[in-house]
Amino acid sequence: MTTLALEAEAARRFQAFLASLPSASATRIHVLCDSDCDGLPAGALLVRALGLAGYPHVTIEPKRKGESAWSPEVIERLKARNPEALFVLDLGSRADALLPGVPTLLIDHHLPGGTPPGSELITGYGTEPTPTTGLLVYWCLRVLIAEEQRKALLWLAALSILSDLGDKAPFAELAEARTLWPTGPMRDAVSLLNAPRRTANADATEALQTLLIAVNPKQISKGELPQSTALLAAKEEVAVALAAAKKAAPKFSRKYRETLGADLVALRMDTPCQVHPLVAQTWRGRFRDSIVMGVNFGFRPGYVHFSARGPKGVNVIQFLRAHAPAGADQGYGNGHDQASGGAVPVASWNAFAEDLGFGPELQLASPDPAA
Ligand SMILES: [Mn+2]
Repeated sequence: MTTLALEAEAARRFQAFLASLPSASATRIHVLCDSDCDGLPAGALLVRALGLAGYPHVTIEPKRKGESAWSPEVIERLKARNPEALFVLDLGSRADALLPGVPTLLIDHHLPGGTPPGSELITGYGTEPTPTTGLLVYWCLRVLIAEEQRKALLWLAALSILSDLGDKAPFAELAEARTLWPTGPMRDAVSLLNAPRRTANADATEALQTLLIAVNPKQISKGELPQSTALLAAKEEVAVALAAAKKAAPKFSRKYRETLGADLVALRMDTPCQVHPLVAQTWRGRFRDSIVMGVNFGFRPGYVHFSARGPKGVNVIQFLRAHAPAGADQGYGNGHDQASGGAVPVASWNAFAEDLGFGPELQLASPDPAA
């Protein structure tokens, strides 16, 4: 599908979904979004536009640490909230039920894994270039609010593009946003907004609040909002954790050089902060032809979390799925072809690391979860 066709299709299906709800003023709508600077702006765009369009009963929450949309604790929270319609943004897609009987629309751009019964999925996956979830939502909004109102929110879509794809992403919306708001403050805002979800407690509530009230990216980058102190503190916490994690020496596996066309490089760390994707990303510059893995033993008790980045032409998702460890959950081996990862139960880690071709330097000393 071309970008233009996807844009029209997304807007059409979004409109049909809203039209199927009882009525604007009566429907209690809840939005669940990812906690990164794609999911958060996607959620803020949707909530702000629904507000402008006269939907008064709209609530929103970002996912919390280690959660997916399908985690039992998330389903419990959603049930307790008892919404009449549900949006799930930037959190992937699966065939498992979320809230049976509640009209649900998933908007996402990761590899689709199915659609919950009775719900709909708008996906950007498979379209080149792949749009962010924030941009998909922005496209949808053209059927909900006036063009002038939508244009005033364009910077939110631009933040999602800068965060997920960087400033060279070939989207007209990014180019247009850069003529209206300077790139520097947008980049700084992205870095602040991505900090809270990487901290030890991973609470992105304040980052989301910021996006719900700010009128431009400068208010965020300049720290002029009530939530700014919390964002700055989060950034500092993550910077300290990242500096320590970056000092790890890379470990190598050449086991799959022939069959995969790439070596594996692992960086080992032990921190409650979600810096393993950043470490993988950082070292990718040094090992351009390898799959680089940031491996974190301290992120969440009972699990080893890792993030893998691969070169173009090497399908990281396929490789990980072919080597799925025992007890891998449904979050394992998802994401994008060149960026994936997973959480491996500590009891399965050592066998997994050995299968990947790593030596004792990647083994856990006490793989017993009770230890
Ligand atoms: Mn995203």
